[in-house]
Amino acid sequence: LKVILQLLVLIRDVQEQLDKVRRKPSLPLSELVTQHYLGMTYENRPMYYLKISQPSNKAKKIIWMDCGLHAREWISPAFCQWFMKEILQNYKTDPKIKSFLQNLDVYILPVLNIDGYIYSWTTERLWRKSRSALINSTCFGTDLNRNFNGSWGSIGVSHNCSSLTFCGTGPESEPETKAVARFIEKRKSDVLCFLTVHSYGQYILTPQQNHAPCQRKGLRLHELYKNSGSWWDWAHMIGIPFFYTFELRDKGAYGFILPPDQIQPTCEETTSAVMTITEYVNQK
Ligand code: ING
Ligand code: ZN
Repeated sequence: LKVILQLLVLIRDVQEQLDKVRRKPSLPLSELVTQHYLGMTYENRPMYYLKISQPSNKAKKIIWMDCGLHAREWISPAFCQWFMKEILQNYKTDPKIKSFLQNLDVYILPVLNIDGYIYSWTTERLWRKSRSALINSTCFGTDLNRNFNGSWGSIGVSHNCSSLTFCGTGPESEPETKAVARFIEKRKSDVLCFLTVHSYGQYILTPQQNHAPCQRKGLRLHELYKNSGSWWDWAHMIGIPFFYTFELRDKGAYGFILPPDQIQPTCEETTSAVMTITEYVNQK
């Protein structure tokens, strides 16, 4: 037993050293954006988030936004990129962007489930989950949005690995979930607003049901269907004040296979919704 434990410690140390070699240090990409390491995926791809921050001495709150938690929802990572571009193109001239960047930093994770996303490009277009292998089994992948540590494994999930909503072998059993949860947990008192971007359905999920600014914009708010262990449940549980799940286009005509001519209009309308939410939470 002692030898086995020593071996496990050794394996862990080697893994940590490898991680250190593979990750890039924080990298400035422009005067506004820096890239930071978050963790490794199951297939050992480094995860980085982008921090949009205007230099100032003031303590700022954080808006967190992640895309690509589910592999096949391709419009989601496209939106994170678009949103980034909008801010970079306009922050010097747009008074709205200027004003929120005085109080807020925006953290963007363009693809949360990198392994699954790549798999959906190379092998199976409608893949949803991560790509972790289950020991003594032939199936792959955990639904990362059922794997967080908020009433994990209780409702609206499956314990069968071949299911689309397989919740994993335990809370945060997946390296991707663990990496993002640890990161947010450390900063939870600074995270003001939490946005997680999916498709499809064209609505916004929020527990704040009669959310005036969204309704003014004509955004449809939806009651959440019952489930557990979602990213969003967990953010609620640890006390983040505002959180929204976006379900981007469409309403089902094409579903996940959204035609390319809808990419730009989807990104434009979602940018407008995110800007409205940002303005709203910034006033609070
Ligand atoms: N929808 C989300 C899903 O994971 C969701 C909806 C949001 C569920 C928040 C639970 C909590 O099923 C998609 N399209 O993935
Ligand atoms: Zn999704």
